[in-house]
Amino acid sequence: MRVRKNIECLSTSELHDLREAFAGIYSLPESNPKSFAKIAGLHGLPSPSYCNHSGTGGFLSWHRAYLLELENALREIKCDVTLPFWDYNSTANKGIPEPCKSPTYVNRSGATVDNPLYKGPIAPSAGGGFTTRRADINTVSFEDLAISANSNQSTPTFNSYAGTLNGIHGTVHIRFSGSMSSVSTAAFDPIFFFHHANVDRLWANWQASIGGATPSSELNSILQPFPKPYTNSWHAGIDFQNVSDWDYRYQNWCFIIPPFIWPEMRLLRIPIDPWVFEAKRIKLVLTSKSMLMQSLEIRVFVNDPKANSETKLIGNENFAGSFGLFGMGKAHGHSIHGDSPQKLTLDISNTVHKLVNKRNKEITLNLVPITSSLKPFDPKNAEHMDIEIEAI
Ligand SMILES: [Cu+2]
Repeated sequence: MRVRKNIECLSTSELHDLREAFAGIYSLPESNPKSFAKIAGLHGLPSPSYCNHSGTGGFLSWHRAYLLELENALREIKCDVTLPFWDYNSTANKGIPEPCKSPTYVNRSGATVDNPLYKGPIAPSAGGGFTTRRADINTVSFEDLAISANSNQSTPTFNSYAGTLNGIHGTVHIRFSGSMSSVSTAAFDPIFFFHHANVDRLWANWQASIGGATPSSELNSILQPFPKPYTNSWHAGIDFQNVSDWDYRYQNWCFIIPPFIWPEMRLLRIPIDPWVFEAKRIKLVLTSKSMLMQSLEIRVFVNDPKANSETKLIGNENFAGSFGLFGMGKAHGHSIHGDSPQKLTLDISNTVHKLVNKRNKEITLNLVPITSSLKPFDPKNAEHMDIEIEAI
């Protein structure tokens, strides 16, 4: 299952992949159906313009199909890439997402190169050149639109919900001035796709929580130019109602602990976010880039900063569970498992929902490492780990 994350939550390596994938499709010729020029060109210029911004049905479904088209092209360059979303309020008063702000960035090999997320090449058939944004875009606030979008999430009926979301989405476009503010050129700015992934995420969340009946005008809307496989007909809105049918989901909220400070950050203090209460499931995801030398169990205690290796587990309502990392021992470097990343997930929802209420300002997570032998925990082990919290 593809997981689309908040662009501000991507790890350094995921962000490199994303930039490299965009640069990869930028460099393909317009004659290639997987090129950025071709796909971005489907939205507006060159004619015909296929996008659906209709208030009467098809806007949300058409753009869902469109995002998959671009995401699939990115994945031909970098197979693990997923489209991230731009949650307008994730960066209070900081305007557009950080990775999109600067004309250059430092690539994996340390060279300063053009930032593919800063501007996109406009297809030759659409006039060529590069996209532009208003000069002060990095400080323009979108906070008010995030607030409107969030309150729209409780609208009970589809037409009213989709109409309001469409309007908020349009204001985001217009606030950029430049290329993003016109249908004909908007999709050539890479931020278009992060913006629309957020629209799609909001819709997916609405479908999962409110799920008002979808009218036939949306279900029957024709999604040209996206063909149904092995047929002569186009997809319709009905084909794109469930994100799970297309094998992706959104990670609404995240909190990443940079790996190098993990040993000192064993006690995590996480500010309470509305998602903590709204999320159905809250999970800790631990990624270890390669297998550890030392086998390690990590016990997770919620709101019990004093818990240690002696703390009892059975009947302890603060104990959320544990991760077991199976170490390589002396086989390290001599086995195909040695370089394989491990990804472990621990569902802490029940413990968090039981212990945390709206009066709390933060959650503490106490991660207690226990080694399988009696040897003390070697913090070097944690240098290869990332821990992330996701709420769905
Ligand atoms: Cu749009």
